[in-house]
Formats: sequence, structure tokens, C-alpha cells
Amino acid sequence: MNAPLTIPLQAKDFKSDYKPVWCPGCGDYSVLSAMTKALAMLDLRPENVAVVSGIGCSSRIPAYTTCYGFHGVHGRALPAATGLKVARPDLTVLVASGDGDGYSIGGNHFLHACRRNVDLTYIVMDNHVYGMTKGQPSPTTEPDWCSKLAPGGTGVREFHPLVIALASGANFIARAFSGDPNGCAGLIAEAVRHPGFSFIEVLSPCVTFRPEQRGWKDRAHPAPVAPTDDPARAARRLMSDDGFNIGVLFKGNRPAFSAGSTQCGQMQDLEKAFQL
Ligand SMILES: Cc1ncc(C[n+]2csc(CCOP(=O)(O)OP(=O)(O)O)c2C)c(N)n1
Ligand code: SF4
Repeated sequence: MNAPLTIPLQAKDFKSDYKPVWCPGCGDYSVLSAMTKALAMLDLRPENVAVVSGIGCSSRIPAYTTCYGFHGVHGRALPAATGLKVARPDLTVLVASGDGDGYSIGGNHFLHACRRNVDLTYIVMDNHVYGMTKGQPSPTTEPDWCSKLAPGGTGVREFHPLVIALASGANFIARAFSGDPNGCAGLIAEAVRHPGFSFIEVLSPCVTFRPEQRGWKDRAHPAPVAPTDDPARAARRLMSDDGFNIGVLFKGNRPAFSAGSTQCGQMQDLEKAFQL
């Protein structure tokens, strides 16, 4: 049981007493810190926030917060979070995922969550590998990454999550780096404030299966230009960036999905929005 909360709340008030079981040095520790800092910055209370995840090392994060949590099924965090937010628009809903969970098995849900534009903040801890299941290549793994499980590399080109999010209709797109928890916290707070579906790709090293990712600290750099609300300009920038531009890269103006005010309106809107 955590101690009673004092006002104003601090990041530590959003951290539960469960000790993370991540490997020492895993980037996800800093993402947890960034998330809890952001919630304190936003002046929220744990009972007003839900953290929803799928399965993976990164998806363990809900248990390490004092917020409502849902550790769901592999790849299915977004549908669960979408239902929750539509039913409980008063809650701030954060969704946590990994590149395997979010872009492989959950890839289809990613597209449609961007398209539906429900007011969610989707935080993907991308380490270009399946960490929990011991190092299989993921959709963002470099084609020439050679490992015991993929000798000589997969030879398959990477998935580009930010471009795909933009093309699918996400209303806010940012890239963060776990090695800068303060910067990451600021981006999470900005994403939560922005209406509609906000997507943050967090470069979060897996030091166990991708130890070379420790070098990301020398590659991450602030995006050299201010965010744009023009999807065509954002697409050109995203297609040509080096994968280490950190900051808000697109801030759109699409109205967030609203379930309407009457029960009847809600059902009609839902049926329309969920028609594939
Ligand atoms: C339906 C289903 N398929 C496969 C798995 C096995 N599985 C668990 S986690 C995982 C991949 C996790 O990778 P990622 O989302 O990148 O997270 P990380 O562990 O790297 O944070 C897989 C394939 C599962 N739990 N459920
Ligand atoms: S296996 Fe990788 S992603 Fe999982 S806890 Fe360890 S360092 Fe983190």
C-alpha cells in the first residue's frame, strides 16, 4: 500500500511499490520515470489516469504506476484503450507498447487507432527487437542485424512507424529518447494535452539483446525544425530524417473522435467508426 498522497503530486506519487524486473540499464526505466514526471507536470491524479498495455518487457509498465492499469493481450492494447476512452472520456488514457507488440501483432490496430483519432497517448518503447522473448527481430529491426536467431540478418526493410502514423491520420507525432527522461516527460505531457490520437515513438535501448544501442546516446539529437501542421511537409521530413531526430514532428488539427452526447448517437458513431 502506498503512503497517502500530498498536494501537489510529484512523479514519485505515480510510481507503485512494485520493483521493475527489467534488466539493469534497460531504457524502459527512464520511460517509466518520464511518464510519471509527465503526469505530475500535468497536475493529474492517479485515479484520473489509466495505463493500458499489451505484452512485452515494455508492456509491464502499468504495474509500476499507481494509476489504473490494464496489462492485456499481446498486440491488443489499442483496442482495449479505445474502448476505455470512449466509455470513460473523463480518464486520461496512456497506452504503452513495444515495437513487437505495437507494430507486428498489433500493427493493424495501430493503423486504425490513428485513423479513428480517439484522444489517446500511445507510447511505443522501440528497441528494434523482441526483448521479452529473447531477441527475435521485430518490424523495426535493421535488415542487416545479424544474430543467432537471424544469421546474416533478415534482409527485410524496416517498418517506418512515424510515416505510417502520419499516413493513417495520427494527430500528433513525436520521437523521444529514453536517455533524456526530462525531454521525454515534456513530450509525453505535450502529447497528452494535444487532442486526438498522439503517438510517441521512444527510442528505448534493450541493453541485453542489442547492447550496441547504448550508442544511441551519441546519435539522438534535437529535431532541427519546429513541428509542422502540414502533413505533406511532415511526410517529406519524416521520409528523409535519420531516425534520431528528437522532438514533436507533426501536430495536426483533426478533431478528436467524439462518441456524442446521447446513447443512440454514441452507438451510431461507434458503428460508423469501427466499420472496416
Ligand atoms: C499471441 C501471442 N503471441 C506471441 C506472444 C509471445 N510474445 C510475448 S512478448 C513478445 C514480443 C515483445 O516484443 P516487444 O513488443 O518489442 O517488447 P519488448 O519485450 O522488446 O519490450 C512476444 C512475441 C504472446 N505473448 N502472445
Ligand atoms: S530484455 Fe531488453 S527490453 Fe527486456 S528488460 Fe532486458 S534490456 Fe529491457
